[in-house]
Amino acid sequence: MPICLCNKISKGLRYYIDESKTTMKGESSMLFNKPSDNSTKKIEQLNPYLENDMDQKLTTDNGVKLTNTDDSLKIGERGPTLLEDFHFRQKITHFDHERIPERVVHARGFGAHGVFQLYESMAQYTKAKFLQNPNVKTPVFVRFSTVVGSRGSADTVRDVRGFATKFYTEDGNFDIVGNNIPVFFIQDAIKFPDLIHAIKPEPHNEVPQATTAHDTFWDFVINTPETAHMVMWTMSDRAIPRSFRMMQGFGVNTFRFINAQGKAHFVKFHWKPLLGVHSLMRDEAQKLSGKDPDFHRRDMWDAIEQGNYPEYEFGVQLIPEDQEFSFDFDILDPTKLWPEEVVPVKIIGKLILNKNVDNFFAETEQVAFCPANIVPGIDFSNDPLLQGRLFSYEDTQLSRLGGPNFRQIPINRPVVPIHNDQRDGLHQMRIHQGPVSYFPNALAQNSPSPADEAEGGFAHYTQKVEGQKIRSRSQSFRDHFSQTTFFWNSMSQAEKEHIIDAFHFEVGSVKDKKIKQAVADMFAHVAPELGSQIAAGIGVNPPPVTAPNGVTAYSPALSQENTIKTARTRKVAILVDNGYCPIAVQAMTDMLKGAGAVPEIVGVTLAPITGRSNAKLEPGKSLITASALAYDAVLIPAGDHINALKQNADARTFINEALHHCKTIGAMEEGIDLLKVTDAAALTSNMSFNGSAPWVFQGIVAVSGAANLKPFGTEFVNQLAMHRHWGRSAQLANLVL
Ligand code: HDD
Repeated sequence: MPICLCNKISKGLRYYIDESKTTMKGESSMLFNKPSDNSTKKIEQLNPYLENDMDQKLTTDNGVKLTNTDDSLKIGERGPTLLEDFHFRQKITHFDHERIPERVVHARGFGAHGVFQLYESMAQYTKAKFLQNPNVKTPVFVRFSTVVGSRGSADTVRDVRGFATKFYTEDGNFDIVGNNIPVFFIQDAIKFPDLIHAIKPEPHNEVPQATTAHDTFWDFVINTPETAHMVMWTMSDRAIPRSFRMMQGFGVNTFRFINAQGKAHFVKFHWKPLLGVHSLMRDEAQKLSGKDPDFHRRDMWDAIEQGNYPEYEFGVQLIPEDQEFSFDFDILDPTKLWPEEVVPVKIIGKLILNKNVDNFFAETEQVAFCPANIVPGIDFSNDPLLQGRLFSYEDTQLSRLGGPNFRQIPINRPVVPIHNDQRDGLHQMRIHQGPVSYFPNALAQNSPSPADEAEGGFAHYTQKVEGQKIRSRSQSFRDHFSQTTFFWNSMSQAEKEHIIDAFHFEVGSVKDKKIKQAVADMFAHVAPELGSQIAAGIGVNPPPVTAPNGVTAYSPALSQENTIKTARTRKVAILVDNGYCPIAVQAMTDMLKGAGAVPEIVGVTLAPITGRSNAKLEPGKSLITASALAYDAVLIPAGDHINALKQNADARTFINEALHHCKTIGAMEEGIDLLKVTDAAALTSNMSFNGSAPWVFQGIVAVSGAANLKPFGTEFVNQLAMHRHWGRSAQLANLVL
């Protein structure tokens, strides 16, 4: 049952959280007894700020009712406009100032509310309150983002994705400001402006937008070998996720957990999506940028509206403090990951995103994350990238959100009380009472007073530090290639091909030949075959022959090949025209929905469609408004509609597009004839399609007899769950079409 979070019920506002959707999947609610009500605390706090203008009279910001908002005040109907028109001036002035500076990085993002709940107490490792009790539900706000592009850029560009989470805990706000890649380009924050200047559009002409495919980025890379590891991740499929719902999150930097006894562990944070980690193809991602620049936003918004709440498990990697130097990499180096096979990820809880925002600007644009937002039980490490980040985020909000009171913006407010002597400043929303705003004081009996640790006061972890004041890099940060090779070794054949393809596109777009040559030479140090294959595609000389660097280790956990595979929430286009078979369409729709997939009828136009036996269907999309790019699979149901579809170039293109992007395609009975007039014909030329069992090849499923509908449906769902059939692209490349 939905729970009403506000006494006031107004039309058009969403005051409800469907609690049934926030319980842990597969877990009986008995396990956690009755969850405490914390999960709704943030939404309750936001509710009084919601505005609803329905059925209200138009007013100025001063509350004066207006009779007209269409005509400015003039002398005579054709005369000049008067300065005294306060309504005109207020309306235009407000409009003139509607925009704020976009984030200097991660400008394009998309946020949602959710709930975090622990599986088991972490009291052994940390005293953070929200990590003690599995009965407590902590409200969260998550913002996903791309890094390089501006606010209006496309979602599916090749880029790192931000995964920033704000936990509104009983100890105050805790932020994990992470990415979907576990390592970073640079080791010291002082290089961040250089990295970002190189990656962003070039300053003389502001070209190109939202891409690393240009000279300045690769110039930076070849002159900064510490970038090698993250460049490999960025050239991999990780940088073109299928969905925000299907990517991992990593805190990247090393933090500390401190327990009630003062014992510390180094910790890295992980988010693991329950739908698995899945990606687009390069060609598909690039085309989607034009067809649907909002692809990831739309996907997330729709999933939440449909009740397909995205879920991520929370994991921690823990290293006892006395084992800081037990590894063949420095655990403070942010260009290194901690291999899961060496330091296992302990799964300790789950995040469910269950509510879209009410207003993008107020919530998603104004939310301010900062890695320095920590709570008692969590502390920093000396990671030099993290140390610099602790300053930068706070600082950037001052110009982005216009002054030091940005934490008073509703989305940024903690759900616990705030008491201090900070006063005034731009946009002060609080009315502090009394004459005292200093400490110590006698006039207010030292209020507000510091809390000791037993009362929940934050005490910085006591750490002994000694050394020379020095501007230099630790020797232990100097190995840039071992883990880069380790990542390359961990990739499947298809993933390796995609990485090479990405290099060919990205570095192939560079104009300066010396830079291109240097990239091929640099990545030959990762693996000789990588360097030579890059060189072959970008028109430079093969790199000098070098011996492999001897790293043979690999990690199955790094390959997306080994991820969770499920048909849940996968989008399937059912291609239908007049004469379709309603039994086939109905049965497949039911089976797909039963598997948690999201089928959609795509007609030739949006006109109602008539099937056999006068059955009727209302298409959700047409061949003009839809594209195979937006679906994970295409189904061609049986019926007399196939003759018309065969003649339709858009229908054939739809199938070819899905085919070349390695998506699952299903053809039932007459539907096979449509397959035969697409590029699938070359792939399936020696197949007879006869026999009773469904026929499957490289993600193409076909069936010839109506009696075999059920096994066909089961096989189609199985293939859909595979996500993509990468082997098909090699097959298609070798065929004469
Ligand atoms: Fe950063 C935003 C993630 C290094 C400076 N960063 C920002 C966001 C994410 C990250 C997800 C968007 C937050 C949101 O949605 O509002 N950044 C990272 C990660 C890093 C990293 C995982 C490496 C481990 N960042 C980094 C460094 C610096 C910054 C080294 C500066 C020294 N980042 C910023 C920033 C931003 C930001 C300029 C822009 C907007 C904002 O902070 O609020 O301060």
